[in-house]
Amino acid sequence: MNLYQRIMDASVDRQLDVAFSLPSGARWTHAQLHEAVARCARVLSDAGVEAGDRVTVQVEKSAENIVLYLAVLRIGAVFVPLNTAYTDVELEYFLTDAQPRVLVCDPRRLESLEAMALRLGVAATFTLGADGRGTLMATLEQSMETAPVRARADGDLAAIVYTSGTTGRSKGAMLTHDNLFTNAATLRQIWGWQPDDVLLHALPIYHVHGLFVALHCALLEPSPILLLPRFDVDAVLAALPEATVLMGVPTFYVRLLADVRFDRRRCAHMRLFISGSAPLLPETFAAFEARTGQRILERYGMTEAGMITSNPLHGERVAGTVGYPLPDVEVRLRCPEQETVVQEGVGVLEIRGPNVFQGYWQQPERTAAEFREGWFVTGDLAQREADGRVSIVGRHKDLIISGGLNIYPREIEFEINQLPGIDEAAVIGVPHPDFGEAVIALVVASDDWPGEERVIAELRARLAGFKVPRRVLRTAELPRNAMGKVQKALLRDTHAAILSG
Ligand code: MCA
Ligand code: AMP
Repeated sequence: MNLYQRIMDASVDRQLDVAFSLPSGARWTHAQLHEAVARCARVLSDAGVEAGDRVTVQVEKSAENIVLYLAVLRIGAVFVPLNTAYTDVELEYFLTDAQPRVLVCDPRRLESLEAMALRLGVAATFTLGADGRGTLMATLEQSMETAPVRARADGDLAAIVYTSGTTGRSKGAMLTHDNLFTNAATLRQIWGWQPDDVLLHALPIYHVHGLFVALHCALLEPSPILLLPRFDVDAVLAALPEATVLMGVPTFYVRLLADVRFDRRRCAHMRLFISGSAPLLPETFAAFEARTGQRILERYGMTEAGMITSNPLHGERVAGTVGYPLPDVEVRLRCPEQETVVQEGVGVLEIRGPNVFQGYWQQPERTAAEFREGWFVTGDLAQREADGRVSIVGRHKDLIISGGLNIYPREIEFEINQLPGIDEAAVIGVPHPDFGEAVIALVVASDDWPGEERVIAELRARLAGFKVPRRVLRTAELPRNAMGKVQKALLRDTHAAILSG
């Protein structure tokens, strides 16, 4: 069934209730939301979008951005969200790969992106700004025409979400209507979602966490959403007394704790603080409890599968663990050395369930490589207690998670290696007080290399800001093991304190 139909059905008796409220004081009722979705769907249909066509969207967060997401679902097309930080160079790859029928971009980037989209065969480009204005909404306002909800089978694609790739190129995870719905239904049940919940939404909506986990939980109740354009401590502090649930990455909680105004009184109305996308430090968990009296509920997930495990709503939430597999998700551990499934000890986590994606867009070989006997190989190293509780203890994949955003070193190493005077580069993640981890690069270079500042400037032109190394250090050689592989763990130890100051 079309997920949008389920979202619409959920609010059928609640048309005049608030769906979103914004810091400006603006409010959208469910009636207004669904009316706008139906008209936006018509704009897309008139632009030639058919069922199964991709609609690529790189715009700032707004209520209209959510209207656009729901409109894409409504007509059975496939939503392809992109991080707003991606540069034109990165965009070219995504447009070439996804081959969308329509691109929706920020008005400030129309000039460069429209020409690129045209060249790559995209039929139409619309704009949508942070203020909700642009050609998409202007077209919608010209007519009252709507497009109907298109029937979808559970296995039809709803979204392709790009996730960084081990080979340096992002791959599009194909998610179906059923993947998204079953995961949301399970989360609503285990997190005890209620009609009088109020979701404080401060996450970006170009990733699974903000777009699916947070939005679907609220929209399927439906319960109102306080929609903040981004995470801003002042705005969150102002909104907390009205909210009951906050979902965030660990950086949210680190930043809240750094503000003395964040205290027990401000959280008195809050039912649940949820953390995920990156490891929550036990110190943060403890400091949070000491300050607010509330224990953060940590859960674990992935773009390819939505949510996988969660600490319990009722029962012990243990710092440093990610809780139990969701009721409909099976997990097993495989010893990375012996390649056997193990019952205890540390192993690579493999999962199976209705939440697991359909594969990578147009990459059957890479899809096959990441499934084993029908189980999806997460690449995370985990440990399981006798009672089934899971802890993520490391990563089998070479991945950096900075402020909840995934960065694959290979992509950055590839760009650095293109620069003159550089023989080789190793990119690693080191502890960062705000982002948990952040990127630095070690390079072996000749004397005529461009130098740290120039390398950083060159990378900025090509890569989204969060991927650009904070430091680029020249070194005589990179440590290697007997197989000739760069010993990144050693480099991480050596440079562990470089960004901590
Ligand atoms: C921004 N910057 C960053 C990051 N974000 N650098 C490293 N890591 C980051 N995450 C840099 C920008 O490039 C810029 O630098 C400067 O910081 C300020 O940018 P701004 O956008 O103003 O930053 P911010 O508003 O302070 O954002 C930090 C943030 C944000 C609030 C932590 O990154 C965020 O909301 N992260 C959440 C990501 C998320 O939703 N992840 C879920 C993925 P310059 O100007 O020098 O370029 S889904 C997932 O992982 C699975 C499914 C799961 O389990 O949830
Ligand atoms: P993404 O590809 O952006 O969906 O990121 C998924 C990855 O984030 C997972 O494979 C984990 O490595 C990491 N992750 C998500 N939640 C947690 C968590 N609670 N603790 C540790 N790592 C996490």
